[in-house]
Amino acid sequence: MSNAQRYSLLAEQLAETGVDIEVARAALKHQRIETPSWGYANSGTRFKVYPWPGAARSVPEKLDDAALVHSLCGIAPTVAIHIPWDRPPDDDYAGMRQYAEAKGIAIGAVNPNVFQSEDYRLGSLGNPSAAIREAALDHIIECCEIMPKVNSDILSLWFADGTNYAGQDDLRARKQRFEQGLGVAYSRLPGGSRMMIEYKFFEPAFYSTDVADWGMALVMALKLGPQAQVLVDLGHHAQGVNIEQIVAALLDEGRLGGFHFNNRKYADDDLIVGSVNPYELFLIYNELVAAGEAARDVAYMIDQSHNIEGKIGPMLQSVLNCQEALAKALIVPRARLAAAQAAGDVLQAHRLLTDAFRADVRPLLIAVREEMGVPADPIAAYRAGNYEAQRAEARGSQLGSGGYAV
Ligand code: PSV
Ligand code: MN
Repeated sequence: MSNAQRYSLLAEQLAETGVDIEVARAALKHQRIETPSWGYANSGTRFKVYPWPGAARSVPEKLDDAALVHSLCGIAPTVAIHIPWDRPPDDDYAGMRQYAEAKGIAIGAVNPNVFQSEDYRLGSLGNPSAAIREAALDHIIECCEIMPKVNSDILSLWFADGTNYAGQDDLRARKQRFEQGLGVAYSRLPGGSRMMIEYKFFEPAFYSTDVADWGMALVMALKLGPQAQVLVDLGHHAQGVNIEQIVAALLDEGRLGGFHFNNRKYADDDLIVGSVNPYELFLIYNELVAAGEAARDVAYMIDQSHNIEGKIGPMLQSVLNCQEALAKALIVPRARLAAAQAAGDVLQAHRLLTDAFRADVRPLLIAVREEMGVPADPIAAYRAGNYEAQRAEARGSQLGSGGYAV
Protein backbone atom coordinates (compact mmCIF):
# COMPACT_ATOMS: atom_id res chain seq x y z
CA MET A 1 0.00 0.00 0.00
CA SER A 2 1.34 3.46 -0.85
CA ASN A 3 1.50 6.20 1.76
CA ALA A 4 -1.22 8.09 -0.11
CA GLN A 5 -3.53 5.09 0.36
CA ARG A 6 -2.62 4.78 4.02
CA TYR A 7 -3.24 8.49 4.46
CA SER A 8 -6.72 8.22 2.88
CA LEU A 9 -7.56 5.33 5.17
CA LEU A 10 -6.46 7.27 8.23
CA ALA A 11 -8.40 10.32 7.00
CA GLU A 12 -11.56 8.20 6.74
CA GLN A 13 -11.13 6.71 10.19
CA LEU A 14 -10.57 10.14 11.70
CA ALA A 15 -13.53 11.66 9.87
CA GLU A 16 -15.74 9.09 11.59
CA THR A 17 -14.64 10.53 14.93
CA GLY A 18 -15.23 14.08 13.75
CA VAL A 19 -11.55 14.90 13.18
CA ASP A 20 -10.45 16.61 9.95
CA ILE A 21 -7.02 15.27 9.00
CA GLU A 22 -6.31 18.36 6.89
CA VAL A 23 -6.53 20.54 10.00
CA ALA A 24 -3.97 18.32 11.72
CA ARG A 25 -1.76 18.40 8.65
CA ALA A 26 -1.79 22.21 8.51
CA ALA A 27 -0.95 22.46 12.22
CA LEU A 28 1.96 20.06 11.85
CA LYS A 29 3.48 22.23 9.15
CA HIS A 30 3.60 25.10 11.62
CA GLN A 31 5.23 23.17 14.42
CA ARG A 32 8.61 24.51 15.54
CA ILE A 33 11.19 23.02 17.91
CA GLU A 34 14.38 24.80 18.94
CA THR A 35 17.54 22.77 19.45
CA PRO A 36 20.30 23.69 21.93
CA SER A 37 23.80 24.61 20.77
CA TRP A 38 25.28 22.73 23.73
CA GLY A 39 23.71 19.46 22.58
CA TYR A 40 25.92 19.39 19.49
CA ALA A 41 29.20 19.65 21.36
CA ASN A 42 30.87 17.22 23.69
CA SER A 43 28.80 17.95 26.76
CA GLY A 44 27.23 15.26 28.89
CA THR A 45 27.26 14.21 32.49
CA ARG A 46 29.23 15.48 35.43
CA PHE A 47 30.93 12.09 35.78
CA LYS A 48 32.43 11.53 32.36
CA VAL A 49 32.00 13.09 28.96
CA TYR A 50 32.68 10.57 26.19
CA PRO A 51 34.00 12.46 23.18
CA TRP A 52 31.90 11.67 20.14
CA PRO A 53 33.82 11.54 16.86
CA GLY A 54 32.88 14.57 14.81
CA ALA A 55 31.02 16.46 17.57
CA ALA A 56 31.00 20.23 17.08
CA ARG A 57 34.09 22.01 18.44
CA SER A 58 33.07 25.61 17.83
CA VAL A 59 30.01 27.81 17.52
CA PRO A 60 30.00 27.69 13.68
CA GLU A 61 30.15 23.90 13.86
CA LYS A 62 27.25 23.82 16.32
CA LEU A 63 25.27 26.02 13.95
CA ASP A 64 26.20 23.76 11.01
CA ASP A 65 24.84 20.78 12.92
CA ALA A 66 21.65 22.57 13.92
CA ALA A 67 21.18 23.54 10.28
CA LEU A 68 21.60 19.91 9.27
CA VAL A 69 18.90 18.82 11.72
CA HIS A 70 16.60 21.50 10.33
CA SER A 71 17.28 20.50 6.73
CA LEU A 72 16.29 16.92 7.55
CA CYS A 73 13.06 17.65 9.43
CA GLY A 74 12.01 21.17 8.38
CA ILE A 75 10.71 22.10 11.83
CA ALA A 76 13.82 23.05 13.81
CA PRO A 77 14.80 26.44 12.37
CA THR A 78 16.28 28.00 15.51
CA VAL A 79 19.08 27.18 17.92
CA ALA A 80 19.41 28.32 21.52
CA ILE A 81 22.73 29.75 22.64
CA HIS A 82 24.40 29.62 26.05
CA ILE A 83 26.75 32.43 27.06
CA PRO A 84 29.74 32.27 27.60
CA TRP A 85 29.91 28.77 26.02
CA ASP A 86 28.87 30.34 22.71
CA ARG A 87 30.62 33.68 22.99
CA PRO A 88 31.96 34.47 19.51
CA PRO A 89 35.49 35.83 18.96
CA ASP A 90 35.58 39.61 19.49
CA ASP A 91 31.96 39.39 20.67
CA ASP A 92 30.88 39.45 17.03
CA TYR A 93 27.27 38.53 17.63
CA ALA A 94 26.13 40.13 14.39
CA GLY A 95 28.55 37.84 12.54
CA MET A 96 27.21 34.86 14.44
CA ARG A 97 23.67 35.77 13.50
CA GLN A 98 24.67 36.18 9.85
CA TYR A 99 26.43 32.82 9.87
CA ALA A 100 23.29 31.15 11.19
CA GLU A 101 21.08 32.90 8.67
CA ALA A 102 23.36 31.93 5.80
CA LYS A 103 22.84 28.32 6.91
CA GLY A 104 19.07 28.70 6.85
CA ILE A 105 18.51 28.91 10.59
CA ALA A 106 18.28 31.63 13.24
CA ILE A 107 19.42 32.16 16.81
CA GLY A 108 16.73 31.50 19.40
CA ALA A 109 16.79 31.86 23.16
CA VAL A 110 19.79 33.43 24.89
CA ASN A 111 20.77 31.52 28.06
CA PRO A 112 23.04 33.30 30.52
CA ASN A 113 25.35 31.05 32.51
CA VAL A 114 25.46 32.03 36.17
CA PHE A 115 26.54 28.65 37.47
CA GLN A 116 30.06 27.87 36.31
CA SER A 117 32.26 30.62 37.64
CA GLU A 118 34.21 29.99 40.87
CA ASP A 119 32.36 32.96 42.33
CA TYR A 120 29.05 31.09 42.36
CA ARG A 121 29.89 28.57 45.09
CA LEU A 122 27.13 30.09 47.25
CA GLY A 123 24.92 31.13 44.38
CA SER A 124 24.42 33.92 41.88
CA LEU A 125 21.42 36.20 42.40
CA GLY A 126 20.84 34.48 45.75
CA ASN A 127 24.45 34.77 46.93
CA PRO A 128 24.94 36.41 50.36
CA SER A 129 27.61 38.62 48.79
CA ALA A 130 26.27 41.76 47.14
CA ALA A 131 29.34 41.93 44.89
CA ILE A 132 28.74 38.45 43.50
CA ARG A 133 25.03 39.15 43.03
CA GLU A 134 26.01 42.20 41.06
CA ALA A 135 28.47 40.25 38.89
CA ALA A 136 25.73 37.72 38.07
CA LEU A 137 23.33 40.51 37.25
CA ASP A 138 25.91 42.17 35.02
CA HIS A 139 26.18 38.94 33.03
CA ILE A 140 22.40 38.64 32.70
CA ILE A 141 22.23 42.27 31.54
CA GLU A 142 25.01 41.52 29.04
CA CYS A 143 22.76 38.76 27.68
CA CYS A 144 19.85 41.23 27.42
CA GLU A 145 22.15 43.34 25.27
CA ILE A 146 23.13 40.35 23.12
CA MET A 147 19.48 39.56 22.36
CA PRO A 148 18.87 42.30 19.77
CA LYS A 149 22.24 41.59 18.16
CA VAL A 150 21.24 37.99 17.42
CA ASN A 151 17.58 38.89 16.86
CA SER A 152 16.40 36.90 19.85
CA ASP A 153 13.32 37.70 21.89
CA ILE A 154 13.80 35.16 24.68
CA LEU A 155 16.02 35.44 27.73
CA SER A 156 16.03 31.97 29.28
CA LEU A 157 17.08 31.91 32.92
CA TRP A 158 18.12 28.95 35.02
CA PHE A 159 19.83 29.25 38.38
CA ALA A 160 21.88 26.61 40.15
CA ASP A 161 21.35 28.63 43.33
CA GLY A 162 20.37 26.99 46.56
CA THR A 163 21.77 25.54 49.74
CA ASN A 164 23.13 22.14 50.72
CA TYR A 165 22.46 22.27 54.45
CA ALA A 166 19.68 23.45 56.69
CA GLY A 167 20.79 26.68 58.30
CA GLN A 168 23.34 27.42 55.58
CA ASP A 169 21.50 30.60 54.62
CA ASP A 170 18.29 32.48 55.29
CA LEU A 171 15.71 31.08 52.87
CA ARG A 172 13.49 34.16 52.91
CA ALA A 173 16.45 36.47 52.41
CA ARG A 174 17.50 34.41 49.39
CA LYS A 175 14.00 34.70 47.94
CA GLN A 176 14.10 38.47 48.40
CA ARG A 177 17.55 38.73 46.79
CA PHE A 178 16.18 36.85 43.80
CA GLU A 179 13.18 39.12 43.50
CA GLN A 180 15.42 42.14 43.60
CA GLY A 181 17.90 40.82 41.02
CA LEU A 182 15.23 39.59 38.66
CA GLY A 183 13.49 42.94 38.96
CA VAL A 184 16.60 44.69 37.65
CA ALA A 185 17.03 42.09 34.88
CA TYR A 186 13.39 42.51 33.91
CA SER A 187 13.83 46.26 33.54
CA ARG A 188 16.66 45.59 31.07
CA LEU A 189 14.71 43.26 28.78
CA PRO A 190 14.57 44.51 25.20
CA GLY A 191 11.10 45.72 24.18
CA GLY A 192 8.83 42.97 22.92
CA SER A 193 10.97 40.24 24.45
CA ARG A 194 10.25 37.73 27.21
CA MET A 195 12.07 36.40 30.23
CA MET A 196 11.60 32.74 31.01
CA ILE A 197 12.20 31.50 34.54
CA GLU A 198 13.15 27.84 34.74
CA TYR A 199 12.69 25.91 37.96
CA LYS A 200 14.41 22.80 39.27
CA PHE A 201 13.80 21.14 42.60
CA PHE A 202 17.32 19.82 43.15
CA GLU A 203 20.83 19.72 41.77
CA PRO A 204 23.43 21.06 42.11
CA ALA A 205 22.00 22.28 45.40
CA PHE A 206 20.62 19.41 47.45
CA TYR A 207 18.83 20.89 50.44
CA SER A 208 17.01 23.82 48.82
CA THR A 209 17.01 25.44 45.43
CA ASP A 210 15.96 29.06 45.13
CA VAL A 211 13.54 28.51 42.24
CA ALA A 212 12.45 25.02 43.22
CA ASP A 213 9.16 24.56 41.46
CA TRP A 214 6.61 26.05 39.08
CA GLY A 215 4.81 27.79 41.92
CA MET A 216 7.90 29.74 42.96
CA ALA A 217 8.69 30.58 39.34
CA LEU A 218 5.11 31.71 38.77
CA VAL A 219 5.05 33.92 41.85
CA MET A 220 8.23 35.62 40.65
CA ALA A 221 6.86 36.02 37.12
CA LEU A 222 3.60 37.50 38.41
CA LYS A 223 5.49 40.02 40.54
CA LEU A 224 7.76 40.98 37.66
CA GLY A 225 5.14 41.62 34.98
CA PRO A 226 3.70 40.29 31.72
CA GLN A 227 7.06 39.78 30.03
CA ALA A 228 8.04 37.17 32.63
CA GLN A 229 6.90 33.60 32.19
CA VAL A 230 7.68 30.13 33.47
CA LEU A 231 9.81 27.58 31.65
CA VAL A 232 9.04 23.90 32.18
CA ASP A 233 12.03 21.58 31.81
CA LEU A 234 10.70 18.04 31.77
CA GLY A 235 13.74 16.78 33.70
CA HIS A 236 13.20 19.08 36.67
CA HIS A 237 10.42 17.36 38.58
CA ALA A 238 10.25 14.68 41.24
CA GLN A 239 9.10 11.19 40.31
CA GLY A 240 5.43 10.97 39.50
CA VAL A 241 4.72 14.71 39.23
CA ASN A 242 1.85 15.41 36.86
CA ILE A 243 3.63 17.72 34.42
CA GLU A 244 0.71 18.03 32.04
CA GLN A 245 -1.37 19.48 34.86
CA ILE A 246 1.34 22.06 35.54
CA VAL A 247 1.28 22.88 31.83
CA ALA A 248 -2.50 23.28 31.90
CA ALA A 249 -2.38 25.54 34.95
CA LEU A 250 0.37 27.76 33.53
CA LEU A 251 -1.41 28.02 30.19
CA ASP A 252 -4.57 29.05 31.93
CA GLU A 253 -2.68 31.78 33.79
CA GLY A 254 -1.08 32.98 30.54
CA ARG A 255 2.35 32.30 32.04
CA LEU A 256 3.62 29.24 30.23
CA GLY A 257 6.65 30.65 28.46
CA GLY A 258 8.13 27.51 27.04
CA PHE A 259 9.67 24.11 27.46
CA HIS A 260 12.98 22.46 27.79
CA PHE A 261 12.16 19.06 26.37
CA ASN A 262 14.09 15.96 27.39
CA ASN A 263 13.22 12.79 29.26
CA ARG A 264 14.19 11.32 32.56
CA LYS A 265 14.02 7.99 34.30
CA TYR A 266 15.46 8.91 37.68
CA ALA A 267 16.86 12.44 37.75
CA ASP A 268 17.72 15.17 35.24
CA ASP A 269 18.89 12.50 32.80
CA ASP A 270 18.91 14.50 29.54
CA LEU A 271 17.56 11.54 27.57
CA ILE A 272 15.94 11.75 24.15
CA VAL A 273 12.53 13.37 24.63
CA GLY A 274 9.75 10.79 24.64
CA SER A 275 12.19 7.91 25.04
CA VAL A 276 11.19 6.95 28.60
CA ASN A 277 7.61 8.14 28.69
CA PRO A 278 6.07 8.93 25.29
CA TYR A 279 2.61 8.93 26.89
CA GLU A 280 3.61 11.85 29.12
CA LEU A 281 4.87 13.77 26.10
CA PHE A 282 1.57 13.11 24.33
CA LEU A 283 -0.44 14.26 27.36
CA ILE A 284 1.59 17.48 27.48
CA TYR A 285 0.92 18.14 23.80
CA ASN A 286 -2.71 17.27 24.41
CA GLU A 287 -2.95 20.15 26.90
CA LEU A 288 -1.26 22.49 24.45
CA VAL A 289 -3.60 21.59 21.60
CA ALA A 290 -6.62 21.78 23.89
CA ALA A 291 -5.59 25.29 24.98
CA GLY A 292 -5.71 26.56 21.37
CA GLU A 293 -4.87 30.27 21.15
CA ALA A 294 -3.67 30.35 24.76
CA ALA A 295 -0.68 28.24 23.65
CA ARG A 296 0.15 30.39 20.63
CA ASP A 297 3.39 31.91 21.93
CA VAL A 298 4.79 28.91 23.76
CA ALA A 299 8.47 28.35 22.93
CA TYR A 300 9.37 24.70 22.35
CA MET A 301 13.01 24.08 23.08
CA ILE A 302 15.05 20.95 23.59
CA ASP A 303 17.57 20.85 26.43
CA GLN A 304 19.60 17.67 26.13
CA SER A 305 23.28 16.83 26.28
CA HIS A 306 23.71 13.33 24.92
CA ASN A 307 26.66 11.37 26.13
CA ILE A 308 26.70 7.88 24.55
CA GLU A 309 24.30 8.00 21.59
CA GLY A 310 25.90 10.57 19.32
CA LYS A 311 24.86 14.18 18.97
CA ILE A 312 22.97 15.00 15.78
CA GLY A 313 21.03 11.73 15.46
CA PRO A 314 19.47 11.85 18.94
CA MET A 315 18.69 15.54 18.52
CA LEU A 316 16.86 14.80 15.28
CA GLN A 317 15.08 11.86 16.94
CA SER A 318 13.94 14.17 19.73
CA VAL A 319 12.45 16.64 17.27
CA LEU A 320 10.67 13.80 15.48
CA ASN A 321 9.29 12.46 18.75
CA CYS A 322 7.80 15.89 19.45
CA GLN A 323 6.31 15.87 15.97
CA GLU A 324 4.70 12.49 16.54
CA ALA A 325 3.36 13.52 19.96
CA LEU A 326 1.79 16.64 18.44
CA ALA A 327 0.26 14.60 15.60
CA LYS A 328 -1.39 12.28 18.12
CA ALA A 329 -2.66 15.21 20.18
CA LEU A 330 -4.11 16.79 17.05
CA ILE A 331 -6.26 13.76 16.29
CA VAL A 332 -7.93 13.62 19.70
CA PRO A 333 -11.66 13.92 18.94
CA ARG A 334 -12.17 17.04 21.03
CA ALA A 335 -15.96 17.37 20.58
CA ARG A 336 -16.54 13.77 21.56
CA LEU A 337 -14.14 14.08 24.45
CA ALA A 338 -15.96 17.16 25.74
CA ALA A 339 -19.30 15.34 25.45
CA ALA A 340 -17.98 12.33 27.35
CA GLN A 341 -16.52 14.58 30.04
CA ALA A 342 -19.78 16.53 30.39
CA ALA A 343 -21.73 13.30 30.64
CA GLY A 344 -19.38 12.00 33.31
CA ASP A 345 -18.49 9.02 31.12
CA VAL A 346 -15.08 8.47 32.63
CA LEU A 347 -14.16 5.33 30.74
CA GLN A 348 -15.18 6.71 27.35
CA ALA A 349 -13.30 9.98 27.94
CA HIS A 350 -10.17 8.08 28.89
CA ARG A 351 -10.49 5.73 25.91
CA LEU A 352 -10.88 8.60 23.45
CA LEU A 353 -7.58 9.99 24.65
CA THR A 354 -5.71 6.70 24.69
CA ASP A 355 -7.07 5.70 21.27
CA ALA A 356 -5.43 8.83 19.82
CA PHE A 357 -2.19 7.96 21.59
CA ARG A 358 -2.26 4.43 20.17
CA ALA A 359 -3.09 5.50 16.61
CA ASP A 360 -0.46 5.02 13.91
CA VAL A 361 0.07 8.58 12.65
CA ARG A 362 2.98 7.74 10.36
CA PRO A 363 0.96 8.21 7.13
CA LEU A 364 0.12 11.72 8.32
CA LEU A 365 3.73 12.50 9.25
CA ILE A 366 5.04 11.23 5.93
CA ALA A 367 2.49 13.33 4.03
CA VAL A 368 3.54 16.43 5.98
CA ARG A 369 7.21 15.75 5.35
CA GLU A 370 6.66 15.20 1.65
CA GLU A 371 4.79 18.48 1.47
CA MET A 372 7.60 20.26 3.32
CA GLY A 373 10.23 18.78 1.01
CA VAL A 374 12.11 16.83 3.69
CA PRO A 375 12.83 13.09 3.78
CA ALA A 376 9.93 10.81 4.71
CA ASP A 377 12.25 9.12 7.21
CA PRO A 378 14.71 11.80 8.40
CA ILE A 379 16.71 9.40 10.60
CA ALA A 380 17.20 6.97 7.72
CA ALA A 381 18.27 9.90 5.52
CA TYR A 382 20.69 11.04 8.20
CA ARG A 383 22.23 7.61 8.55
CA ALA A 384 22.48 7.17 4.79
CA GLY A 385 23.95 10.62 4.29
CA ASN A 386 27.46 9.92 5.51
CA TYR A 387 27.27 13.02 7.70
CA GLU A 388 28.75 11.27 10.74
CA ALA A 389 31.76 9.95 8.85
CA GLN A 390 32.40 13.29 7.16
CA ARG A 391 32.31 15.10 10.47
CA ALA A 392 34.46 12.53 12.23
CA GLU A 393 37.05 12.88 9.49
CA ALA A 394 37.01 16.67 9.41
CA ARG A 395 36.70 17.35 13.13
CA GLY A 396 38.24 14.34 14.85
CA SER A 397 37.37 13.28 18.36
CA GLN A 398 38.07 15.75 21.10
CA LEU A 399 36.50 17.50 24.00
CA GLY A 400 35.87 21.19 23.85
CA SER A 401 33.51 24.14 23.86
CA GLY A 402 30.46 22.25 25.00
CA GLY A 403 30.22 23.41 28.56
CA TYR A 404 30.21 21.11 31.61
CA ALA A 405 33.23 18.89 32.11
CA VAL A 406 35.41 20.13 29.30
C1 PSV B 1 19.98 22.87 34.11
O1 PSV B 1 19.83 21.54 34.48
C2 PSV B 1 19.48 23.12 32.69
O2 PSV B 1 18.26 22.47 32.49
C3 PSV B 1 19.36 24.60 32.40
O3 PSV B 1 18.37 24.83 31.43
C4 PSV B 1 20.68 24.92 31.83
O4 PSV B 1 20.72 26.12 31.13
C5 PSV B 1 20.88 23.71 30.95
O5 PSV B 1 20.39 22.63 31.75
C6 PSV B 1 22.28 23.47 30.51
O6 PSV B 1 23.12 23.32 31.64
MN1 MN C 1 16.80 23.21 31.10
